[in-house]
Amino acid sequence: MKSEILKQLRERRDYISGQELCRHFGVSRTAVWKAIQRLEEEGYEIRAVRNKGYLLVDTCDIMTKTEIESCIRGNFGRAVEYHETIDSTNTRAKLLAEEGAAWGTLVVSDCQEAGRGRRGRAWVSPSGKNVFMSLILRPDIHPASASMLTLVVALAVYDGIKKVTGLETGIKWPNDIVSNGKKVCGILTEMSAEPEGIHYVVAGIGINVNMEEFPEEVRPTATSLFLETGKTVRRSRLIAAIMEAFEQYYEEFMSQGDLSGLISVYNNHMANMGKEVRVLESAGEYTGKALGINEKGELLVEMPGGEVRHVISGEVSVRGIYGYV
Ligand code: BT5
Repeated sequence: MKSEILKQLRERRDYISGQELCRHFGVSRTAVWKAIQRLEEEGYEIRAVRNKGYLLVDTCDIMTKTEIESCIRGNFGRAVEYHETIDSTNTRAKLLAEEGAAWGTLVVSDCQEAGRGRRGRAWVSPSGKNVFMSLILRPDIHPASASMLTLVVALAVYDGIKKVTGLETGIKWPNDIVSNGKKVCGILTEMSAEPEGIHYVVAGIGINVNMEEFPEEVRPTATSLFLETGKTVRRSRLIAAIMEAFEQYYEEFMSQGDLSGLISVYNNHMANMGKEVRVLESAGEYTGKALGINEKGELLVEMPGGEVRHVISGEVSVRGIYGYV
């Protein structure tokens, strides 16, 4: 009920009487008062005025289960498991999914001790500043199509960042969101499947939000929303905006079974569109011009001779000729 009361207070943006809250939730005045007290303990400033009721004074960047759930509107992220610290939200989400957690369940942590990128790489995950979250999905699609979900998630992150900060980022195929040539977000999609079907997919999202300084190893290629905009971002709002955007893109993706309805929006946001890129594969590397994606989410790269290669995400990295993008 705490997050529901918070939601009401936030949506009203004015005083709301205790009596109205009691009626709305069918609980006693004491129960409402206790919930308000607990919110205050969590750091919310709530003004209580006799004959008027309660008013939520604009909050700063609080991260709790209550806060996140009170910002969520749709089906994704309705159930949040929140941690102050955890090894990796992807590892935790996979465990929850194995235990039967419903699709739409979202694991969020303020900090990760063993945040992971692709192929065993590490994801820098300090506390108090960033977003680390993993969404459980159970799509009824062929396992070979699951990697396309990374691109669907990237679109949602792009939209969420735009909505909350106004910043126009770019999507660096397949799993990065960049701003001014530096990485602001990475996506790690993992799945459990049999040849015929998917048990679950976990979509992990790491976003540098209010971080001001990076460790040396990622400094040249990493940035944050704060560094790009000069403004502190409320992480709960960002999480909710991404979940809301994801719901729409996911519906579109599932209705087609591929990315055909999302190609043009993806290509419009693609940071390396039309640029010379270096494709790094385990077998070697080559250079060509990025022409955008196709309906399967493959990157089309035009070779100097005119041949167009289809690059499949997963094991490859793509770099710019002169830098990261
Ligand atoms: C990724 O891998 O970009 C996927 C990152 C996914 C992280 C999220 S956080 C929530 C969830 N739980 C997890 O354990 N993981 C997911 P990749 O494309 O392999 O890029 C990794 C590389 O990015 C590293 O080798 C560094 O060079 C760089 N890097 C590491 N931390 C960074 C950071 N915070 N910001 C920017 N770049 C970073």
